[in-house]
Amino acid sequence: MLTLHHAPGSRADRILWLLEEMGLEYELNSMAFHPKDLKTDEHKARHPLGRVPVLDDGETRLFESGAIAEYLLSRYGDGTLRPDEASPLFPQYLQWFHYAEGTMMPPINTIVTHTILLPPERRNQEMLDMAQRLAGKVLVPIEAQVADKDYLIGDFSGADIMLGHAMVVCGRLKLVTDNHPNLKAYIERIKGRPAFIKALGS
Ligand SMILES: N[C@@H](CCC(=O)N[C@@H](CS)C(=O)NCC(=O)O)C(=O)O
Repeated sequence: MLTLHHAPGSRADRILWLLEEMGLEYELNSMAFHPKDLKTDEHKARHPLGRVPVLDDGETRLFESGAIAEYLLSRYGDGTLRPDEASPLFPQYLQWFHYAEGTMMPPINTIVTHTILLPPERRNQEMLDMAQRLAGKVLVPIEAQVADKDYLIGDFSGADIMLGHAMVVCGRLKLVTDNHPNLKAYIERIKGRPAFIKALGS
């Protein structure tokens, strides 16, 4: 049995959404996105930094949302939500899948840290401004990529779980503006998917 250790509003939402897209059975260990749940000895035994997501599959345990997504698709996907390695779409799939954690999330992490997580007296306006400028630049290629496609590589794929989730977060942080009409439409498409609604609500 698969068990997802999850906290709502975190990157663990990616995996909850993916499990629903794949129609897999799973158990959910729902925790608060708060040190009182994440920094316990029990959870730090699962993830050395006390973070989410963590997935258990029998004796196998892994953390890192991208690794978990690739694991689920490789082991249980039966070719769905990922182009075949021989397909010309496969390199594009890899690129946009990894753009999420590699390029998009670093400025988002800084923005969330300096607007929500840190107490007001420890927030740094210069770091926030820099991160907001960088996030604006990082969004440009994604806006172009979904100009003529419903999803990042055409059909919905694991890349949309990874980067689509980051776009939903960018929407919440008001980083997606009237300068991003394609991204706005992309986010609405994602939020309208039945598996997204089942996993994460509207
Ligand atoms: N690159 C990791 C990042 C994991 C991560 O930072 N998770 C955040 C939630 S989005 C977390 O658990 N933060 C709690 C903390 O650091 O105390 C992944 O994609 O899984």
